[in-house]
Amino acid sequence: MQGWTGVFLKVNLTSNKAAAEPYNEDLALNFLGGRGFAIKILWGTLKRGTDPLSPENKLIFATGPLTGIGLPNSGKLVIASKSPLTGGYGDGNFGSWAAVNIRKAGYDALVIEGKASNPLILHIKDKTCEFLDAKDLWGKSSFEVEDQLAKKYSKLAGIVSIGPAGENLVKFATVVSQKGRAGGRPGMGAVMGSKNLKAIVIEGTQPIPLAYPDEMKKLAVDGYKELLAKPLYAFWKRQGTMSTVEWSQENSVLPTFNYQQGAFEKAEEISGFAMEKMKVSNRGCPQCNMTCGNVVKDSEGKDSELDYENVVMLGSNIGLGNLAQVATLNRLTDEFGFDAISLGSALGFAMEASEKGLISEKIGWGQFEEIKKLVYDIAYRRGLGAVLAEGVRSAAAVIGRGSSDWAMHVKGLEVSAYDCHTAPGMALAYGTSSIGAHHKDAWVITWEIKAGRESYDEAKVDYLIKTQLMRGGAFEALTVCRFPQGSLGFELEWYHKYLRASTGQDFPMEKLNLISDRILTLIRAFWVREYGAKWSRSLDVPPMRWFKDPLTDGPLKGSVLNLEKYNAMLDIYYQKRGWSQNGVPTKETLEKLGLADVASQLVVS
Ligand code: PTT
Ligand code: SF4
Repeated sequence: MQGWTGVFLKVNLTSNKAAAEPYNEDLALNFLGGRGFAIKILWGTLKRGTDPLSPENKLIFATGPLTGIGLPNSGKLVIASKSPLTGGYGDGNFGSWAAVNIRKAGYDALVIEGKASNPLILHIKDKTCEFLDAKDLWGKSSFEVEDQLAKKYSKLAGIVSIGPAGENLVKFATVVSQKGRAGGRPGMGAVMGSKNLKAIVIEGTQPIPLAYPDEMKKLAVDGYKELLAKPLYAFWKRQGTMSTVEWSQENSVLPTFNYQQGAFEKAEEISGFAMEKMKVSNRGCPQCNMTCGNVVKDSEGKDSELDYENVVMLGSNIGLGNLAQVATLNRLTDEFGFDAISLGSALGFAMEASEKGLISEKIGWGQFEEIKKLVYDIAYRRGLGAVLAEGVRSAAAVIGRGSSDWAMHVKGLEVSAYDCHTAPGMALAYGTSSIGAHHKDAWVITWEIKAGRESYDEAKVDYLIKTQLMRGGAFEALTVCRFPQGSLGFELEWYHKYLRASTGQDFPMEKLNLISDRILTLIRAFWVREYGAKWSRSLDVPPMRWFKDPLTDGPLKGSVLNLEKYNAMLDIYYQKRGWSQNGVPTKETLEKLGLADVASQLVVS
């Protein structure tokens, strides 16, 4: 096999055993890598109903055939497991030297199961694997862990860790690397915590097997040069994703006051231009020359790395218009190891509940000190914090009194930072995303606003499916960053060339789409198998707020989505995917995708 190492490292933390296991080439050709490997492993090895926080759940770090090779933006990996937040498939895509080192150590994925009896660090160096005591690190923030371990290991070692949120099994805890890269929104940090695994250090010294290494070298250099020459490059380096704040405000899709409004009166103060005035440097993932992490000094004088989602969810969504204070909340989020989107949503939910008098705690919109205290309470599961640590779906079930209408989630995962009162296509993207309400599979909102935001037509469904296959399928299987393509216009043709130089095989778009469809359909099957009798198409419908509560302010004040039209769009979506009107892949679809064995395990039709 070229392009893949052909080996997974399987680690059992209960027995302190690690074994390199070769896998069959068919798996690589049919599932490619990353999300493809992750879902195939979870589908094949997890018993239905496995408790996500039990030793039986698997925590998977998966790479693809382009990961770690010195080509543009290839220092990312997919972290996946059954999610404790949603009960379905969960994953994230994050940048870390761990991605590069997994491949250089001779593996395509780490598959971790079991539970250590005491806090542990896993140290992998090529063929060796050590299980080291982490008692001294337990309780420490992800930044402290990174600093301590960086002193001990080589400069290029990949370090991933959890903070107190992961230790305390906060359901939206992430795994953190490099003090600013965080992945696994649906609680992959809690899964790591449930295994008593505080950190992984991975070092690799082997070459990655390539079909045409000389050609790859040239193509890689050319790719970096091409990116530097892109017209949008300079502005991207200045603002990265932060320029989206302005765009969202102009188009009234900026989540504000827990998605009651699509515009924020202090948007300018948290915008990309405001950030530029505070910026001290750029940071980012390995092997990237677009480094989009904007480092600023926060209100406590410490470094904080800002992105659009984080600033909006910890800014306008909670009524906070002071960017230095937003940056402090953002840093705490990374130190504790929360997901910034879900945390911002939980805070916004609590503020609305407080305003409506549904809880006794007083947490005012934009009240920095009160918010900060609540962030600590969530990390350590104190009082209201313990309720919010379970995510907004669960918090609404506790608080009741209609709050589930404005608990902003799909299938338990909190909605990322685009309001959909006026964007039915994006609402459908959230509704049908493979991990719950995340924009990674299909960020169709910019296209939709240009194409006509008010329509619910078939063209939107077509565009959505095309985008899901490319972003949620191909990029997540390759695990390379999609920003070069999505934000700078780096042509897809590059990836075909890279794949050929890496694997020696051709992967034209048609073949990639088929693989993507296979991966996304198997993910859907996993959800249906896990939910069993509780599965229903209503799980593909976004929060009722967008249908029932008109926007309260801004130029599009009064707008709502139409539920009937949304459902008609969902029908078209299912039909085009080859799924039943209950959102379940049909037998014919499964057979067509080479997943015939899956059908027998799906009880719902
Ligand atoms: C991603 C999600 C995002 S998506 C953001 S900002 W974004 C938030 N970032 C968080 C953070 O930071 N710290 C934190 N504690 N929680 C956070 N939660 C949120 O997590 C991220 C970039 C970004 S920044 C995006 S869009 C792109 N996402 C990609 C993707 O999904 N796939 C892919 N092939 N390439 C991508 N490139 C871009 O990567 P999750 P990262 Mg993150 C600090 O992981 O779980 O997928 O959630 O990974 O290395 O920080 O890069 O405006
Ligand atoms: Fe990482 Fe940003 Fe570079 Fe993508 S553009 S690889 S997210 S630093």
